[in-house]
Amino acid sequence: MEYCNPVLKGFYPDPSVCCVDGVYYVVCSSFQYFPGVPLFESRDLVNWRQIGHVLTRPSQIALEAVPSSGGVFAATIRFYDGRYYMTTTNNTTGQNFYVWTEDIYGAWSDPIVVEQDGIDPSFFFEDGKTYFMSTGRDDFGVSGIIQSQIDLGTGKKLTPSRCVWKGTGGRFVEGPHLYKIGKYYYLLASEGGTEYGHMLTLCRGVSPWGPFENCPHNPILTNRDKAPYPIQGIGHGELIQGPDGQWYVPSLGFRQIDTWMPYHHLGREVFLTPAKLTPEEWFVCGDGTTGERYRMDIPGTQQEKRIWTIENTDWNVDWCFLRHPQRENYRLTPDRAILQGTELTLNDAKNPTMVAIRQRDLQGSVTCRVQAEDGEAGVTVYMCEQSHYDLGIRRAETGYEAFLRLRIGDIDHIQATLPLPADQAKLEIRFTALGYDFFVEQAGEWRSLSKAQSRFLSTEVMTGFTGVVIGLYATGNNRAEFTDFCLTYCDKEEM
Ligand code: 6LW
Repeated sequence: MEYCNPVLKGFYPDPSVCCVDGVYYVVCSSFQYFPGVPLFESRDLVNWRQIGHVLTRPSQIALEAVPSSGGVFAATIRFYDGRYYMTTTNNTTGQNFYVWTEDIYGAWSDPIVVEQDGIDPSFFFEDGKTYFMSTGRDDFGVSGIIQSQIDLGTGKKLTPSRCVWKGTGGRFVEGPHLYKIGKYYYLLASEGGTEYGHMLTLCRGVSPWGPFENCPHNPILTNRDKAPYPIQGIGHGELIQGPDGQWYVPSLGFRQIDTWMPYHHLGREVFLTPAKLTPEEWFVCGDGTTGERYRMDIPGTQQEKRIWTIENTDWNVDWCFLRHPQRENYRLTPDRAILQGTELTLNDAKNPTMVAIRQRDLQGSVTCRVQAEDGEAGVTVYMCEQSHYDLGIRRAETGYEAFLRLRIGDIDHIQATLPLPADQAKLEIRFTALGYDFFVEQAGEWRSLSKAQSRFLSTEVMTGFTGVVIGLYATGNNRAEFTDFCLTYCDKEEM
């Protein structure tokens, strides 16, 4: 099979993978969104199906005062002794914790806190011992990849946290994972920051505490300084064997919007790169970079294409909310969403009424019918409270109107309006990598309101760690109804 990268499209950063009885599971960061930590399964590392989230109860994760790109940072998933463990950081409270479950399709435990500094916590289990690794400052004031041994039942440290590796000299050594493969303990981490300088670096030792020697050909994987590669920022990954017996590195990366446009707005996505163990027992990854296409030796599998409608998605699995949603404001049924707006708007870093789904690809369209007698309601292309494009309807001085709002940093501008004959309209947003085109249906025809560039929603302009989601929203004291939602993607060639 030839597979195409990304294997998991849209804002799913910091992938961590484990394999149990031939099934792979991946978890990703979720920041200010709820439920937290999306969870997917796969039998081939290429086709991923979301099965839920790990943090499904507000009591598991404090998100109330979390700014955009705060909250849930990189997670790690591991299976040990009949239990799945997920460990992560709430970067706003500064707390590292883990939860566990025996049923991957069921609920996870309450959080167990580990008093270790830093972010990106990861587990390594061996001989009844639990090692807890993160990137931060150890108990002696030394910064780098730090580790302690903990009691798995209580999370209490059994040893001080100690720095075990400082990386190879790149900035932000992070995302560490420890593996025992053959006679060595391999420590895989990232350096260079999660932007264009990102890279994966490796070291190995004969004990989980090191000392670790650096791989002679570090970084083992990076797309930095590669041009004209559309895929950039490759880093933060895992080493895992595929069902074909070959080693792979699932990692994050992002897609630039164009060759000479160093912007990305879909967030960091999941890419898969084949790897090999050399006779010297180091790992090499492909040709040291991540490309768009690779082969995997599993006959009969191919990557599926999907249309996302209310009817064929699951509100609890595919959709998400900002922080802790006010549940009473959402009636989510098998064919429509009924939302109750509040005084909060999409410019508030709180929990305005919005239910959203990731934008997973660069080209496509989204349509939706919206009805609202008061307030405003519509579809938003949302990066964060400072950066979103809202196509909506609202009551005008006489009658109703459709409008397009562009919120870009300190600018909050109504770009276009169009009178409506009633309190409802069918809306459409067509998008390419470079921008969005906003339409309203009038007398059976699509009328364009205006266009807006994607780069102003990008990480390079707005900063942060998230990607664009497409949200159904309501603000003001109103009840809004959304039907006929349809989100489709197409390849560049199909446009
Ligand atoms: C994450 C860090 C990173 O904790 O970005 O790319 C941070 N790597 O490891 C937030 O996703």
